[in-house]
Amino acid sequence: MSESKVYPVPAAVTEHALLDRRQYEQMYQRSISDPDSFWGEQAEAFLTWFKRWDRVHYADLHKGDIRWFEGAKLNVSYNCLDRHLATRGDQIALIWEGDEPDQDKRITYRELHEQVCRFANALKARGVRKGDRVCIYLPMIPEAAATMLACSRIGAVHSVIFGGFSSNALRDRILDSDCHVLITADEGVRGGRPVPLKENAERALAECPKVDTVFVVRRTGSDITWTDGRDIWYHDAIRTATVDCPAEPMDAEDSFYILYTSGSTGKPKGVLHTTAGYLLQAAMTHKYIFDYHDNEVYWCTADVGWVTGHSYIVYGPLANGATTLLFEGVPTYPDASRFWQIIDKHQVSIFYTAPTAIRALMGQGDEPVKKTSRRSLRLLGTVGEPINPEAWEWYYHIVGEGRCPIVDTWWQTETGTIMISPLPGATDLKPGSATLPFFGIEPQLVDNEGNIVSGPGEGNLCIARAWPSMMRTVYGDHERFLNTYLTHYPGMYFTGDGARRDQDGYYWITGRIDDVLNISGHRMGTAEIESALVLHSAVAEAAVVGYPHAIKGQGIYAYVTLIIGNAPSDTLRQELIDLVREEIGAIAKPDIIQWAPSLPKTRSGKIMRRILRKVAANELDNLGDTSTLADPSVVARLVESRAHQ
Ligand code: 6R9
Repeated sequence: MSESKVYPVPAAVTEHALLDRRQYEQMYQRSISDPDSFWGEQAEAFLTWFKRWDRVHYADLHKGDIRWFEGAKLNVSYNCLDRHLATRGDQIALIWEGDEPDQDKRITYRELHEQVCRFANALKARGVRKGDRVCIYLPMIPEAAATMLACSRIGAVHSVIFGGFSSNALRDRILDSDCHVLITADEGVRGGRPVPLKENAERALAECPKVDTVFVVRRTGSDITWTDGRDIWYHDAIRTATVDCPAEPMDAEDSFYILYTSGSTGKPKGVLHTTAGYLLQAAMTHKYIFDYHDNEVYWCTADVGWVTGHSYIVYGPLANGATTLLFEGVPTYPDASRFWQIIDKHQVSIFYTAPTAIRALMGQGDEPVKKTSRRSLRLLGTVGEPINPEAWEWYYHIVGEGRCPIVDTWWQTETGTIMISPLPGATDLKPGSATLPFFGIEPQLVDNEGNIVSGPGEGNLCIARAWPSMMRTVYGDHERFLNTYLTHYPGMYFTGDGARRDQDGYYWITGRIDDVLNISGHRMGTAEIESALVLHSAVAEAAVVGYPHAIKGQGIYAYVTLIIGNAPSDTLRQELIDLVREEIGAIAKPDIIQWAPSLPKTRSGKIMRRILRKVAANELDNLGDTSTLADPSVVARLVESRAHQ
């Protein structure tokens, strides 16, 4: 690793940037030494409040009781739309770039406001009230942002479900959030291929009797099944609804949204975010980290089904009155030049993507990049997984032509917004490092015994105090919230990531230390995939681990032990892959299935994943201590069976 390499902030960048190094240091110091006045000032500067708070913050990390801006009233959609109308009504809020290069739309703040108000009234007409949950299962179309904002306008709690999830995954999330309204589309389109969203939804809804309303956006016009009385076309709903819809004054700590994410055990959990703290930090991070200046076009390539889409396609940018681009397609369709062509077409200044996309495009060579101009670009960002220095250098030199700083942003669904990241005008860059904490964030490295590591060193990454956009609970399961994040190191939030801190105080995220995989920047729990595999009647046991994958970062490696009397076969392999696709979605498909005669276990029956990871990575001469295994000969058989796959 070329860790010693440093890219100082170019003078031209500092000159133009919102914050320089001295300002970052001063503001950071104040955010730590006097958090209440710091956050109070930011809250005044960034948001419009219907009523001021009584207290800036109260946090008990032992009980998981976290409150910001208690007593205050505000509304998210008001902050993202209404307050901009006087000055930016005709400015483009949303640029939509369709899957095909000749499809696009531009929607002004005024138009988006009108659509949101109408749809909010349509929701009300179907009985949606403040606090009700609404599930959204949409492709990357403007209606995704509009329906999220409409929920926030009336205080409904949205739960966006990634369009790549299967009907079973959708069903589980609808049931867990106990909602009665679903918003979907006839079909999505990605890379020229249709995604049967309504069909998936139908299968899910067969087991969700409480859902009485399904709004359907017409995207492709394909034939779909229809249930009269339950199904409503989105375009009819907004045509017939009235445009007058005052924004509901919400308490600062009222629930805002639920977003499901994978953990190391059990089913995905519903991360719950609340209103004021989340919106404030989404707006602040968007402005300072992306150094957003008025009238610039900003593009984050994430899907709104993930937290990055929530905070950095919709809420952060719109709260700041930005022009945000929403892309329906994939980086390689129609060809590997697509991203760069979109940048030229819409004159994008700020571009935020994932390392997996960078690696995939790097593999296509420089020509697809170099044939485009990219002169509009001035800042690049990455998120989702550690970026390897080779990919960083390519992104910096080839895509950014050495003139655009890269913000490598570390954060999580649970943190709501970016926690560790450079500020373009303030932070010297080191390829592969997320660098320094954002305002108010106090990272700590802790060893396995709970001792705090000071100075340069390595450990489990924790955050030592509450921040405004922190999750408040796991929806319906506060115990799980405590056990997953707050009991490991009492008084601190435990991230599940490992990290190293160097002599300059820079953080280098080393990846998950639990059983969570990061596949192309998507979080996936090994337990979820294992549960899907063991549903097959031929499977006795399954263990899933990650292994290094050149493009995806991590690939999925599944060890499967069959019930006696079943023989391995290609058909069985395909059945297992299909099963995972059905239970979770295509993103969770194993890359490799190894038929394992048995799995290495300790005497207490715990699977030794450390050994499985080594075998998967083909590090066979370095398997470590196997003496605690109940039957050490299992390892030799496992290695032997690997050779015969
Ligand atoms: C925003 C998002 C969170 C996990 C996180 C970590 C990994 C995210 C990273 C990064 C290294 C970065 N991660 N950003 N690792 N450098 N810049 O991705 O949320 O889907 O919840 O994933 O992703 O392992 O714990 P989420």
